[in-house]
Amino acid sequence: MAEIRIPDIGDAENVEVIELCVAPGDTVGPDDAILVIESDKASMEVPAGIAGTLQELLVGIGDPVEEGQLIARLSDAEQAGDSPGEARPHATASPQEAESADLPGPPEAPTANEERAREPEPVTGSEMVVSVPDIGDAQDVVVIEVAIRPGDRVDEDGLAVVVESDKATMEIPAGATGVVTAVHVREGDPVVEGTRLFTLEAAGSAAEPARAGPDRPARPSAPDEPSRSREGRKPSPPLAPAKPPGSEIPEEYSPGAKVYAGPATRRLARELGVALAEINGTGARGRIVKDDVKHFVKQSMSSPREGSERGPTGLPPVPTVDFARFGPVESQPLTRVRAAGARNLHASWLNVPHVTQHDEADVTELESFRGSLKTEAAERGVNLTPLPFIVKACCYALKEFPTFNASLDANAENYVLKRYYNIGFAVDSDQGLVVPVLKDADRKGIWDLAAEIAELAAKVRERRLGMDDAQGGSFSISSLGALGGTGFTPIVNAPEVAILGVARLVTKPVWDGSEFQPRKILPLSLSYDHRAINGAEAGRFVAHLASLLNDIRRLSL
Ligand code: CAO
Repeated sequence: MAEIRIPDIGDAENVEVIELCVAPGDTVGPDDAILVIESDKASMEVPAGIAGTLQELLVGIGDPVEEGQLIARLSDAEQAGDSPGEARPHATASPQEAESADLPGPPEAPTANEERAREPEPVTGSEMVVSVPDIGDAQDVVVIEVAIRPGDRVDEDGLAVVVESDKATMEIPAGATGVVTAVHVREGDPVVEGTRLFTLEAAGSAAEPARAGPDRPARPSAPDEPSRSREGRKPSPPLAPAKPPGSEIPEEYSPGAKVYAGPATRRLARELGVALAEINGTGARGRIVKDDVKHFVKQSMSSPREGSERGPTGLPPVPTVDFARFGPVESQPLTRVRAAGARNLHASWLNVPHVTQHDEADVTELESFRGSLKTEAAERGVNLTPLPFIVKACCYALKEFPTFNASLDANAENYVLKRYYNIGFAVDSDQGLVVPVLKDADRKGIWDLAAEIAELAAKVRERRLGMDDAQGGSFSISSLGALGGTGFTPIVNAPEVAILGVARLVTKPVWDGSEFQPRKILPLSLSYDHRAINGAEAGRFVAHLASLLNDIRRLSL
């Protein structure tokens, strides 16, 4: 069992635990933070120092801690370097370093580094450049916040830039009261000690620039001087002449004052694309902790934004009604098949711009031919319905119109033309709608298609359908003919681009030029993805399909 203790925290006082980063049972690596501690000026993450499984955590949020105090035990710990079983503080983990590379230092005496951060280097007259101060041996330091813009009025202690290493965050204040004339870095820029951050024109006179001079002694502060911690950022006693009326820096010029969070929380927020300024911190003194970020994300995902008329999908929400107010109700879950179908249909309806083309096929001859095969069909044990003929005709039409046997690629910039003709057909079952697929339907004869349709439909209804039976479709048919109806709008089985709906065939009087003839008319409804297919193409496709069904001898050509 390895022990993790509070590392060297120098002479920092009133240090307490402000965030727990792990829980017992968690597996940690040497660099993973166990908890975050904070003095009145600095915060720092205490890393595990070795890899292992957290067995127990001996402190809680708000507990005071001191150097050497046992805070956690690890089991299965791998011995690390020459400090087995003891926390290996990160490069910036001692408070003296944290002062320079994290939040500020003790109130009484700003450290040399802090002074350097405050001490802009003069350029001309009262213009001065503020650079990155001593950041110790911190690596991979980047700018994570630029709180100023050229033209902004700032005060000495107002937050200007925040930089962050992999473990620590450091706020760099303006360093002098004045107006920002140039900002030399952007968020994400890598920086090292001495990198120029911004230039400002100090207020007051050039003769007495508003900054601490190199020979200026560390400014002692009274015990009750306001802390510079983020939530309590207060203007320092003026070093320069009193500000003219109206030059007070409004709160919004110090966004850092609203963002009080440690490095791990900032990193998480950046990874999730969350603006910390929008989050209310629940940690000590309003500090934003990781759980606040996660909670914020969860809330944003699951609830419509306040005042928004959009639901979580970005669509106007459907009202939620307590139907029980109007009469007895019963809740019944959708079957798994129906729920899955609902998701697919919804996705298709939302993603595919649908248009439906209606037409009719005169299937009088087809029906007469089908009738003539009844005896043979019975001998073969097959119920020969119009569907296999429709499947066959579709394969012919798809070969003439390849963009109907296609999908669009992810960017909807290219067709993926399929050189196979796998026809899906909707089967109604007590579990819901299922679409098995007739593979290579173009190479199969009418008898084989009829037998396979019956077999697949039986598999669906008896819940024997295999995964492979319902995959690989290139075009679909939804035949409601047996049930009735004069036409409907099927939903494209995306990522396919077209689906044929078939309604009930009826005998209609059709004018042949001299008299009305009774003809068997089959209504066809082709829904298509208007991104892939235009209306004229759809019109030609359905007309061609109808002509094939009008005269099925053409299927043999
Ligand atoms: N017009 C008139 N009669 C039709 C017809 C049509 N368009 N299509 C089929 N029929 C007849 C058949 O000929 C059969 O009668 P006979 O036995 O006298 O010949 C009878 O209706 C029943 O046919 P069937 O439904 O058993 O067979 P099928 O090959 O036509 O269809 C299947 C098979 C599995 C597609 C069908 O049973 C089914 O489940 N359809 C529902 C599809 C669905 O729910 N679609 C909606 C999806 S939402 O887009």
